[in-house]
Amino acid sequence: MWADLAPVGRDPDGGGYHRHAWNGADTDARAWFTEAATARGLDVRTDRNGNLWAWWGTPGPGAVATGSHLDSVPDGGAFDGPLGVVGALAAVDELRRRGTVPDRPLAVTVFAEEEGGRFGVPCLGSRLTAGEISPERARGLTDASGTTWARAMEAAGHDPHAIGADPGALADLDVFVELHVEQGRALEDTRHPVGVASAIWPHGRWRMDFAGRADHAGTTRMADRSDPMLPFAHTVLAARSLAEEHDARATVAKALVTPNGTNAIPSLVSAWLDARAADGATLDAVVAGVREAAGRAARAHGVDHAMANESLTPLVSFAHGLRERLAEVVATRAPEPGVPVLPTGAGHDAGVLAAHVPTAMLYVRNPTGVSHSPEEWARPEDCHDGVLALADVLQDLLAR
Ligand code: HGY
Ligand code: MN
Ligand code: MN
Ligand code: MN
Repeated sequence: MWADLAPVGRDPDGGGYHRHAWNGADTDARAWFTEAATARGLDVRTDRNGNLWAWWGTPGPGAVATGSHLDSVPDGGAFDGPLGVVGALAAVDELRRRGTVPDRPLAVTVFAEEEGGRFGVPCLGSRLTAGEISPERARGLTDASGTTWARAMEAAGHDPHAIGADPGALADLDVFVELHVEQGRALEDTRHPVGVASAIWPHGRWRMDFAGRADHAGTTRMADRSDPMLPFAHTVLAARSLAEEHDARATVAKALVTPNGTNAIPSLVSAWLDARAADGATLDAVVAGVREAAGRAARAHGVDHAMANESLTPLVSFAHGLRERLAEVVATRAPEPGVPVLPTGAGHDAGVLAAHVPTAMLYVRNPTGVSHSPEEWARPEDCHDGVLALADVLQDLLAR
């Protein structure tokens, strides 16, 4: 399976992946999934928000679901998302090999636009189903070309007017488990190929706009400029030092300069802050600090500044009973006692569902910890251990 999916949406030069909600590569990856799931006799359905659900058994109450996403960040890695989708299909194969016949419905899921790589809001598909984002806002989200989520859904053959919360789908779910490559290297320092998630840090994205005055790069005296690039630069440095001060994470990795000409002082710089911290109070302090630094720098340069939150995930603490149970099940194959139970700064669809359904995550060891990069990698034997652990967990949950 892995070999079939790996080339889909990958740079021809063998670099990173460019799968973003219903762009060609993402559509191809979704088609691959539909074919692989159908070949297993699973009943593949697309819900009103573009998420894929491949059912073993008739959908209904008491369902167990497992899955992840197939979309990537720009130039992303091979494992973040796909490991949880391929791993879920492989776990179904493993359960069948063991002769397991579920007496409850089991679904393998693929959530849409988890990275927010095209429309800017992460976990867009799961947030819509969970009712965490309004259909109106979602329909109007636009990509770099100005195409809206509504248009993209229509072009993919879905009805954009149907999108919205699906409380019934979540009410039917007894539990959701996501297998994911670790995005860090805590497991590498242990003898454990598989760990269990304890929590997801609070995190979010903020759009910052610095509006100055376009002018000639060669003739405008420095004292006469309202150059938005200056407060933008100050803000990037302020975000960095605030994150270091609070042991948090703050990144400005996306910026749009208008008009983006070498010899024209910009009229506008739009940039996005990705901020995360171990607790909500620390996150608030970092974001407040960035906002204050940006405003101060903007005033100093005669530039207008606006900063608006675009997505926010509060601290996710995975259901304790379920988390401990998973650690016990994983321990049955672990090389030694003490299966690691780890927090993460990475967001996941499991983090969205956790507010509505008992949810848990399994991590597969990442030797370098690198993620959101073509360098992302996990050992095949560790991925195999992850699939066996997921199959064990699903078997345990199905037997409840
Ligand atoms: O950005 C994240 O934390 C996740 O990988 N979507
Ligand atoms: Mn590339
Ligand atoms: Mn990711
Ligand atoms: Mn992911």
